[in-house]
Amino acid sequence: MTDCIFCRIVAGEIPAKRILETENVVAFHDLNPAAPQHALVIPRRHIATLDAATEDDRGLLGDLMLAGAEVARMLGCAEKGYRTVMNCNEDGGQSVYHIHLHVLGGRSLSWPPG
Ligand code: DGP
Repeated sequence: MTDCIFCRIVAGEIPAKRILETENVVAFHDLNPAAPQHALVIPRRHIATLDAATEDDRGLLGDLMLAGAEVARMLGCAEKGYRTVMNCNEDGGQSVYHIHLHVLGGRSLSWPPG
């Protein structure tokens, strides 16, 4: 059994409120939402950080972005607007080391982030 929490969500070993599943990615609601709509889109295959991604992952990274846009439409925040974020490593605020695209919407988001 893997100790990666997101691999375990992909495997169905840990419950998550799933929004979308494709051959390569899974999207689900964030456990600690930072906005009225806050979803995570993750690859089924474990990649620890964006920094660890390689040329072989180019298509998969595209899949994550397109799934993020689809999730925003499904959550009803595409027209008003939303933000996609991928945190990388400690200074980027990454806490789960299986890459994930945050999709945040449902309120006006400030910039720059803290
Ligand atoms: P980051 O800090 O960028 O690594 O974001 C990790 C996010 O993952 C954070 O917003 C909380 C969320 N999260 C952590 N554990 C779980 C979990 O078990 N289930 C769900 N749905 N979300 C989780």
